Amino acid sequence: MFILPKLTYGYAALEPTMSADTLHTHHDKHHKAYVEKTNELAAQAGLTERPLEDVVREAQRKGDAKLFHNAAQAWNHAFFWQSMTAKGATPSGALKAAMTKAFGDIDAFKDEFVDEGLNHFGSGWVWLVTGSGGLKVISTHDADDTLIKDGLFPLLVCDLWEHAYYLDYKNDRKAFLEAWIGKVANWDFAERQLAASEGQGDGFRYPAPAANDDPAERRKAPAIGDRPRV
Ligand code: MN3
Repeated sequence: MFILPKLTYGYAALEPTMSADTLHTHHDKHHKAYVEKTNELAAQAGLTERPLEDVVREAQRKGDAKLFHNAAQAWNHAFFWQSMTAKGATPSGALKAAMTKAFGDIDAFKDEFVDEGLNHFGSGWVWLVTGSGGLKVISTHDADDTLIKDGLFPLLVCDLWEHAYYLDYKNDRKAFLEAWIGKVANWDFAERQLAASEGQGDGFRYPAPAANDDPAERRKAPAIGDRPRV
């Protein structure tokens, strides 16, 4: 059984960028529903005791669209919560250096992130990723995520589904994206992910299923985030 991970900050901590009302609806209703549906469908598929990263990839490999959509959405939301922080800062260290190399400067990166998210048609996600060519900004449709994209390692993601911003920004996705990247993006998390992509430390993993909640079993679980396959 996969659990719904708790937020690591209070529901009002990201205000005014993201309201407590939005976070309650988004986490307690949308994310919860994806986790519950994943548990139901993973049981039918005999995948309950596998790490969620495996379930996402197996579902995609088998063409099980329902399980894939729910499992990938469960994973993407957990990664999204980590991608935000109340302690707004600016990129520093190795992350800043990699961003400067890839985009010119931090502002140019932010513009590209906002443009990619704004121009993405319909529901999906906008990501900062790293791969063999360095950092880049991509977007994915619906539930698609970086777990099924060879050679890409995720650093940060923002949810582009209307439920992520409609209560606070109505149809103004641009205002949402600008506030998000400017005020609540979690650069410490992105920097840890970047280090993990280079083999230093662990990358983000979804909490192990409860039936596997044993340290010895957890150690055997494969790491997420396959290093960029270069
Ligand atoms: Mn969402």
